[in-house]
Amino acid sequence: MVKPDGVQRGLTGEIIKRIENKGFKIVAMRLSVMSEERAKKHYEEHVGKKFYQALVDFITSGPSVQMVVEGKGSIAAMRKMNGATNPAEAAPGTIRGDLGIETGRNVVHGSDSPESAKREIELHFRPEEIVAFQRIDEAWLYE
Ligand code: IDP
Ligand code: MG
Repeated sequence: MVKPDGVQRGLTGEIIKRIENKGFKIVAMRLSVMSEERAKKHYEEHVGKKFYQALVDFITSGPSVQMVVEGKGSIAAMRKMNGATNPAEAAPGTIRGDLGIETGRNVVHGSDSPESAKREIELHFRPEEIVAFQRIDEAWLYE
């Protein structure tokens, strides 16, 4: 997901470009303002933490871009491409390392495991919104 700061800063295209250039396939995508109810489900693992309410307020504060990204190793690879949670500690070359400054404005979200990816995909997309298709370069991406 491109978070509201990323959308407001005009970074959506830059982030999509990195995903596509890597070779991963965006099989669902939507720009929307997340409802409070959906945001609370999205971040339910953080209930009770001191940053929780600020996080929910921030993520619902404007449009975000939700995506389903597909490809071999995509969950772990997207986490690496996103970089460390705190942009100050994120490596150069990562989205957060290159494009962010503070933890609460760290530009992107990525699912952290197959289980959370499944949960988050089901939270944000209906099955018919996920499109199965082949990229024309797949034969050149996979050996
Ligand atoms: P992640 O996004 O790298 O998976 P999590 O620990 O799951 O990081 O935290 C979810 C989001 O909550 C972070 O991306 C960040 O926006 C916010 N967050 C996490 N820790 C803090 C904090 O200490 N202060 C403010 N915001 C935080
Ligand atoms: Mg997380």
